[in-house]
Amino acid sequence: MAFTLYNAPQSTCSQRVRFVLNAKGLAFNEIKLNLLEGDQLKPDYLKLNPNGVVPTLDHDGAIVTDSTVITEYLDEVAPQDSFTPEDPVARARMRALMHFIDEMPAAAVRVPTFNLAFLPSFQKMSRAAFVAMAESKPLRREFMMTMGQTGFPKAEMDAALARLRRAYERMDAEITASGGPWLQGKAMTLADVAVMPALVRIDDLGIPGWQDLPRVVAWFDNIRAHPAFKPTYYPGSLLSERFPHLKDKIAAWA
Ligand SMILES: N[C@@H](CCC(=O)N[C@@H](CS)C(=O)NCC(=O)O)C(=O)O
Repeated sequence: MAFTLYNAPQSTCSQRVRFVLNAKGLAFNEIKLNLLEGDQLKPDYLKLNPNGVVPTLDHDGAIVTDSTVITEYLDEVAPQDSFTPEDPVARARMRALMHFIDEMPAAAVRVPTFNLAFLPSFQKMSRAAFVAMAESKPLRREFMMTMGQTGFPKAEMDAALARLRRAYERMDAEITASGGPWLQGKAMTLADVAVMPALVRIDDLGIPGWQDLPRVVAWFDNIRAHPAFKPTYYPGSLLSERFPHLKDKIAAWA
């Protein structure tokens, strides 16, 4: 089995897939795309992933897109160290959680990410270049135009952080109901992997989040201690490592 992963070091969606590949001990050829330079919008890449986003997995020539779909696919083709419950009801619950995670924390985390980390790059562009770049994005055109070159307004940032807060509370409720330490009980599932990058990102941005929820604090410590965590978050995977201006932003939050 030969795997090639088209991804970006700091991309939260890519980090989910790298975590599963690493946890299963699957070797993969990693192709790193520069998202700020638009590698994901080049014609050859769009043939693989018409959404113009990372990650994309090539498995012996078969192309699989969308991070949650890729993690489920990997669990099917490489079932060792499974992240999927055997019981169909628990499996359905895992998938429902993954949908919730994509709709809530994974979507919400883009607002502080773009406002704090990426905005300075967009502010350097001419208006025409910015609009052309936004319009070339199949999935994120409206998101980019709403952000514009001045950033999301405070109300939008506050709403995103409130949505993230509800996600931490939901995690706390799931861990309480299952008995923990993972969302669905004793075994880690793909739902844990799906939500991991949002919390790592918020932690990296220095934004207060779940410190008053001890079960979520323990969950975060546990996932960071997992053997797949370090190879997934290799140097350059955190925004704070890549964007020096974030240090000032982080100080402003603290
Ligand atoms: N639902 C997709 C979303 C993928 C996605 O949004 N990827 C981001 C990085 S985490 C991206 O490639 N953004 C490029 C852009 O906005 O142009 C997935 O989970 O794979």
